[in-house]
Amino acid sequence: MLIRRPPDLAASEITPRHVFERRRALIKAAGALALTAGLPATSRAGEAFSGLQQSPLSTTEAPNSLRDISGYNNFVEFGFGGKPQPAERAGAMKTRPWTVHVEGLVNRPRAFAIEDILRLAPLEERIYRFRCVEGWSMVIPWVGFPLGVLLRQVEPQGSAKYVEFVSLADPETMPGVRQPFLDWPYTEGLRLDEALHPLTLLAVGLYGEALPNQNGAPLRLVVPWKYGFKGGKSIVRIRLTERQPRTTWNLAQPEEYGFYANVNPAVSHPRWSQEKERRIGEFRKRATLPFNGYAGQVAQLYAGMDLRKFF
Ligand SMILES: Nc1nc2c(c(=O)[nH]1)N[C@H]1C(S)=C(S)[C@@H](COP(=O)(O)O)O[C@H]1N2
Ligand SMILES: [Mo]
Repeated sequence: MLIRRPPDLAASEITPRHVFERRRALIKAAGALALTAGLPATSRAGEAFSGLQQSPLSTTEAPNSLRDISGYNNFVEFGFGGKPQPAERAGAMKTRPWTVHVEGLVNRPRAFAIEDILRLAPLEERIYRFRCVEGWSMVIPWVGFPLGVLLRQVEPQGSAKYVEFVSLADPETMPGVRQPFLDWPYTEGLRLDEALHPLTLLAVGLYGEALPNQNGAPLRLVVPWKYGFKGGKSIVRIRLTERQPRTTWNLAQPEEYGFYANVNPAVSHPRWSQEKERRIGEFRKRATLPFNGYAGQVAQLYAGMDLRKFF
């Protein structure tokens, strides 16, 4: 573990000094990772990102350990057998070469090599709260840049209203894809204004290094005010559309997983309450916040919408 997690403090007890020290520790840890850049590759692609700035959009809450973040995952392409399974199996996925097709209602459709995507904008560290619909949460120090940077490259047309995100579906390396439980490939979608919101992140790393495969290497979506399933992993295609895209979980169980999936403690999942969450590593449950605590930045996107109907 890189950083010792501070004891279970209520948010109100965290002083600016704790915050400052934690950030310093994190930046030091990121620096230490950068020093290992010349060493042989491990299960990760072996890339460490140097000179990362921390985004002011970061939460001041303490991040979970790398061990938690890369050992407790949902990535059903690698099986439906529990949280450790993606870490055990995702090493087989080949993340180079990797191409992302960005197409649909755009003036300049383009196939981007991952190397070109990594050069589109300065990478930054963004520490976000992350809430899974299953009732657990984490704090994750992602590395990436706003998705809008990539979308603007292809010049969306006026008729584009939604964005569809398609994940890799490779039956050779992904045992889950050989099973018929879901309609592969894993597909997710956002409204275009959600996709262009500055909080919406195209993540290529965490804890200062390339993403571990089980977290969605080489690039994945992170939408911090929505339940985790909106964040498609290992994306190969991004398509701008006029109509709301069909999404994997919504197709499988429409009454359980809505298109919007905004974190909302007032709207229960049909089989359980969403009022509380268990932060991985903590014992007592904490209250779940509307929009996962990002209401100040995103609530206006939904002005006038009934969020019980559009859940
Ligand atoms: N392609 C793909 N993306 C996916 C998933 C998946 O199974 N396949 N699971 C989703 C769910 S339910 C969650 S909670 C997050 C988990 O991300 P993490 O393992 O990096 O924490 O990924 C999301 N993205
Ligand atoms: Mo999830």
